[in-house]
Amino acid sequence: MKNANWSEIYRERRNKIREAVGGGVLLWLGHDLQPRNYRDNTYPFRQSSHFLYYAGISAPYLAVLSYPDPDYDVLFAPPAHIDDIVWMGAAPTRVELAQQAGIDTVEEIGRLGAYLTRARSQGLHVHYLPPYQASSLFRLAELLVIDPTDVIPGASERLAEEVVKQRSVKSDLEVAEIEEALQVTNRMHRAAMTAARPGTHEYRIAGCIQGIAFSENRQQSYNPIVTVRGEALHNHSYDNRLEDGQLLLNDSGAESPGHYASDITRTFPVSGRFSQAQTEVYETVLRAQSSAIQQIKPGVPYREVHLHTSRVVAEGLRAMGLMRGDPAGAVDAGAHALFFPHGLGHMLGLDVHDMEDLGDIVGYPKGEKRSPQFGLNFLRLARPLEAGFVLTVEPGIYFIPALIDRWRSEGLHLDFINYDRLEPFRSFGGIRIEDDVLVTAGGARVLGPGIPRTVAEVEEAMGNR
Ligand SMILES: [Mn+2]
Repeated sequence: MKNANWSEIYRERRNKIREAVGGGVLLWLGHDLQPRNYRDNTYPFRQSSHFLYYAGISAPYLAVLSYPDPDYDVLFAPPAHIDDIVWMGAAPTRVELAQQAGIDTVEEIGRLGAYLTRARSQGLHVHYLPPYQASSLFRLAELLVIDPTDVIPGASERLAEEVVKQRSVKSDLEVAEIEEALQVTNRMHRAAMTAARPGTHEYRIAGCIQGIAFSENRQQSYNPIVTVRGEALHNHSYDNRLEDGQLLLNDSGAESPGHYASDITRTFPVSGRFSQAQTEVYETVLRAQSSAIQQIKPGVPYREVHLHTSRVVAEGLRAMGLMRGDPAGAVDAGAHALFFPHGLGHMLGLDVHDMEDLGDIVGYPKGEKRSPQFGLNFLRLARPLEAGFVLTVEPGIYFIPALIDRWRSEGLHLDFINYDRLEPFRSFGGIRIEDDVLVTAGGARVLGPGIPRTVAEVEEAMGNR
């Protein structure tokens, strides 16, 4: 993490939110280690992003209580046991951890329940966020002495709303973390481009990407999508052999030292050279992405940017003869979603889908619901943009044979779709181009070092072969 007084930053963040919530105690519950196949064989530890934001400590079995008075926080941590030192080595002491977080008071984690009982007996409401890990849910039930089924209904909407307000707007230091992650991500994507060739397998490319993250002491920010079947939107298998003429879609990112995410997608030809048809579709996606980025500025609802981008996609497909009629009418009807069935993007921060655990309060204004229309129902971010938001811009065009067949058999959108012309595209796959963008006072800035994006840049990065 960049040189900055982080412990002071965490202290300020906690003071800000306790004031915004305006009463009660705030319970920040850290993550536990999660067992993989038996208790001691665990998944790599990943701290709760909320805990990272408000306390910054990446270690299991921690909690923080924030009382109503400024600066009054207590860190709860496990005692150092000699067995842990024998098996795991010495870890920072509780006092050292508290110093990192800018917290003056430490307690044993076993005392947390008693603190909560006392707070409630003093009439203080306990605000906590809805858990998404079973272990957190059961811990909360135990700590609050309530039934597990009452834990999620009892979570604090007020706290969730204030967390979203605070975490949505990124400081310069946070943006610098995301750009740091993008440096590694750039190397991951360039390596995938040079490693791809006919005859190799998706898992080799996936391993190469993971190796780069690992060799820089980084986690990947999510399980990467590395596939020649890019039309399956979240395809997490890596079994396919790469064939000449195919496109490889690589959606992968890394975490910064402070656990901020990057989220980048590039699609490139296995052979190193785009075919004519691939170039046409690629240029349409690229035009859609560039024109989306141009629309971004404070005050513009991201739904509008999504719909604008969808019209650019529909226009491009009409120029290729795959769609027909008025692009705006096609988008109103939802016909373009045959090719672009997902949302334009989402918030990015400590989580790759930032704060998605808190639900649609992140991406939608209060009282506004997701559209039920196919495609638009997957739009995660629709609200008016503000300076300091970091979001992804990730349009795509996919040829999904099962969806084409379904729509055709139902006679859907015959005015807008040239089904006969889609036959040669059944094995095309899909193209997505995704970048991470900061909303600035005057518009938008694409973050990161410039990962090959145009046809010429991608072919150059793939080298002569
Ligand atoms: Mn994304």
